[in-house]
Amino acid sequence: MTMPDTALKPIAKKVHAGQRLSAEDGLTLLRSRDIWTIGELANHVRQKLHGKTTYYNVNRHINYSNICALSCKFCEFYRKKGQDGAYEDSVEQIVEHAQKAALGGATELHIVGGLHPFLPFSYYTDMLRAIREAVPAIHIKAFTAVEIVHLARISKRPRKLDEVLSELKDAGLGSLPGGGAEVFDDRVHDEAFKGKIRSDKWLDVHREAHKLDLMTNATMLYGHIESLEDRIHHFCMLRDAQDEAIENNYGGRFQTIIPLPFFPDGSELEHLPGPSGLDNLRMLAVSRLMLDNFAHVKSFWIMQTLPMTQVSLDFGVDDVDGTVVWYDITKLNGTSDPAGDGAGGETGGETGGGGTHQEVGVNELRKTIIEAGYDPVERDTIYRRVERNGADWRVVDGNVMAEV
Ligand code: V47
Repeated sequence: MTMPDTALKPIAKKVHAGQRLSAEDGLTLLRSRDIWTIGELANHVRQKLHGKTTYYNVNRHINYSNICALSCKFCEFYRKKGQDGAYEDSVEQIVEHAQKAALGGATELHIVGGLHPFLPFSYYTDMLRAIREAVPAIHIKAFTAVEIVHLARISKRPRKLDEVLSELKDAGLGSLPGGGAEVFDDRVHDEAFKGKIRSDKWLDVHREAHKLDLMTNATMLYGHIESLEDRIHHFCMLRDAQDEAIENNYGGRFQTIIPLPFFPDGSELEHLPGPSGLDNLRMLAVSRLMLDNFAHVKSFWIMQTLPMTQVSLDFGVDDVDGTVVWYDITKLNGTSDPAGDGAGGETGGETGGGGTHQEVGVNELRKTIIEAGYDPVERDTIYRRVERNGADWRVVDGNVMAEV
């Protein structure tokens, strides 16, 4: 058993009193090896907000193209046009994926891709309109802040961020995912993802989205070349941005933080070890403790693994994404085991095995949550309760669950 860390005592006092933690507190937590106390504190906050409820959703991730103008060192997903393995889906192909997802009972499409140098702005609006027409009930969560800035630049007539977002919203965009944030630090930015937008632009996009009543998420990609100070700085910037949205009464908010552990395999940073299991648990717990104005902490099981996700429910996590189905950006080795239970599944029986088919059935997801001692609750993208009968579903009431 890890020795209790006395440095955590004043932090525990603050957590129990419901006080905001400082950047210094965050660093103390990240430096501590006392994982049990950190977990207990995060669990205290989690229980206060959500009790025994653990949310999950039935979704499908669609990566429409891996062709990217950037060459980020941490990324194994991108290809150059014409390079072996490069692909771009037509709008018709994307609609086919969406229809399959709808037949499988998905409530959400999570659509992101590389910064394609040649696709016109109309490709993106056509994609949204065609999906909305074909499967109107599905929520479209699409395009990271990085893609939004790219779209503002590629149009023949350069558009402002709010114009881009408004046009996408009119075409069917329902919310923004949290990707592309990486780590909000210029040194890390210039070393690992030079050319990508910096923190100020990423936050600008989310601010504009919030002003337009769009809900958004936030991520942090950790465990590469960043320092512990950088991680805490990232949390503090997100917390400030959420304070701003709340103070100004914007219609949109950050809903959930999704800490993403770096996967070195196949990237230019392959020589790095990537984060350990303890680091992953600590980051999920510290996310819960630092982001007191975020309602949810999500484990993206594709990157955290399902067994680790199960443990993380005692370490601040209240939300699990999702049935996923296909995922190209990172690949786990042989973790998925589709339950073939009629919801969220498209193929029932195939396994991931390190490929892009990475799916978990609703039954298995629920079992994972129940076994850990929690109550599974299906939610839609904006955290409204969903009632399901196989592939049929409906939103039960309009209340958003557990606003902070
Ligand atoms: O932005 C890229 C990251 C992100 C690697 O909003 C990598 O609900 C690890 O943002 N190792 C995409 N990570 C995933 C993402 C996400 C996932 C689930 C839910 C939501 C949400 C958002 O994946 C990218 C990047 O930060 N990424 N390469 C890598 N080698």
